[in-house]
Amino acid sequence: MGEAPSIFTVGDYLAERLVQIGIRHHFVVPGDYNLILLDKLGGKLDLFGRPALIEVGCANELNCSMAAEGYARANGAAACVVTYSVGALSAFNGTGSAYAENLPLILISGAPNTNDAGQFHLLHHTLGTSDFTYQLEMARKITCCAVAIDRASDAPRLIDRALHAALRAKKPAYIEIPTNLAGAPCMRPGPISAVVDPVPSNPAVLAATIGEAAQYLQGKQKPAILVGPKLRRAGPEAEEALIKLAEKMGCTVAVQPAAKGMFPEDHPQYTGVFWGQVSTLAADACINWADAILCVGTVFTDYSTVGWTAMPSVPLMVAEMDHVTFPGSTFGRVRLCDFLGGLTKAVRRNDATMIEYRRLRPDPVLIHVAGENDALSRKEIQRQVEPLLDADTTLFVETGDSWFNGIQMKLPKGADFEIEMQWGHIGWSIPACFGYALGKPERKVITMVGDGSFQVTAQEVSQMVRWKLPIIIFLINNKGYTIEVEIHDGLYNRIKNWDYAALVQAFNSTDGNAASCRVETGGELATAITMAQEHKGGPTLVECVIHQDDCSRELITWGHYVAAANARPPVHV
Ligand code: TPU
Ligand code: MG
Repeated sequence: MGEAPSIFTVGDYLAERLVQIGIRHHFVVPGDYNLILLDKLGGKLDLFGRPALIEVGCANELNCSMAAEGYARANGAAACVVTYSVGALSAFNGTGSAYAENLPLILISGAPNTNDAGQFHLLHHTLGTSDFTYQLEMARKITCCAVAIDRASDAPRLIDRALHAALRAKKPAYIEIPTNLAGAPCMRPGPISAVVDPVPSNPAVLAATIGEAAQYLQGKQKPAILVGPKLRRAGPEAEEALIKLAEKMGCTVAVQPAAKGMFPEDHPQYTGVFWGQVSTLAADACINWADAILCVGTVFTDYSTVGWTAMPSVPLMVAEMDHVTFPGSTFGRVRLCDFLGGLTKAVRRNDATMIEYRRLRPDPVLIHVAGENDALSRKEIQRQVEPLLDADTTLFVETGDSWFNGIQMKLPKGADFEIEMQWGHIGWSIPACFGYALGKPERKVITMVGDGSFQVTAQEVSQMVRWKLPIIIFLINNKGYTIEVEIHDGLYNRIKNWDYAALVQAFNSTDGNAASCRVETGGELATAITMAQEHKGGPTLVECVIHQDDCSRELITWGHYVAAANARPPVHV
């Protein structure tokens, strides 16, 4: 890892550990409390004398945290480095997302000089009191481990503790480093295995869990599998083990909306997205017909259950990353891939739900092709974007009707899907797909985002320009917050229209190479797509103008039930 520095410092220690856990880029906004730390992180060299951690500057800390969140999706872990309070409080939002979405994002904040608290100094970027502990206290609520380093000698232990906790729980961690400690000498790190090695399954518990699962299935006629978003966080081995289990059982497999793509959609046992009344294929009918449901990484929320109208009615077995719960019992210290692998050996074939699915499977829908000069519609956008998805594509879908448009699309083998349904922060997709594209440069990234969401984080398109990333953005301009219209309408759902294509040209300035255009017909969209596919050396934004009331049937139905759940009167008055 390059030539070791002669004096090893807290900043060096952190840099070394970040590299060792597989981080290659760190997302930053500088400020005077973190500048020495940034010098240390950026100064770490690899064997060839190149930066081992590539510094990625962001336009603001909200975007920075969301870019890191997206990078964690691609890379398994991410680091976001900000300054005290003015930076960190904005970065808390992406950190909250990482918590909700189960991603090990390491939020690193600079902090005041260690001497200031004892001297009761008032400092800039603080609340104007001499309490400098509030940020740590706040971070505790949105991370699985929050540490503040008060002495350089504590740094190795505290940094390792935070990283270990984050990697193990797949949750964010917080590390606070005072400005005068980043360059202070500290010990060198020991072997990284202390931080990264997973906790193995306990053999006795594993055997008991598999026995309990066999018991759960015993006497059941119609078992089905339901996959949830936490499956991916358990690692690719778990995803592969699930396919093997499904094939051994021969039953149907449905996925929750936020787990789209976590079971291959071209697999014969795939029965669609289970999302109550807005399900795809025959997922709804299959899950409702089943008398035993093996849930893997599932999360049941008001959104995923369509306002609590689609909770499966049979007792569930729920397998998570490190534990399994049955009706009446729970087992800890069981790694998901071990459990799925063990269960595969123990179960017998029962394809009753598959036989039913063959009867229920809907015929392919007849897709209407709009005329070249017809006004652009939501359906036509979906029809034209779907064929762009191939084995190398990752599709990002933003909160709004883009969720529903994306969920409807068929993913070919190898295509990936990213959604932030648990946290649901509008604007997430722009910085997140930027971070993701840096983490997985070999993938083609396509993002579908609404106009309202785009306005929240639009600046990060300029980082795509800076890094010459060929991300394709379809911005669906329906002149407002349509998803909100469907849940509860008011004047607040109207927004100021922008000239989005011109905005992207402004980001180009004199040295950028982003392409952009505005399309209003099917023919114009087809031309824009050809242009976007050929455009290299920067992003392409295609502003797709549709009528304000043009939205999916699914959004209307889902919005109705979510609104009803929101409007339940208080139980206690
Ligand atoms: O397709 P469409 O028009 O629904 O999407 P668009 O234009 O992106 O509008 C999204 C509207 C929306 C809001 C305002 N969806 N959820 N919200 C609430 C919200 C407010 N602030 C944040 C940070 N996240 C939210 N989800
Ligand atoms: Mg909109």
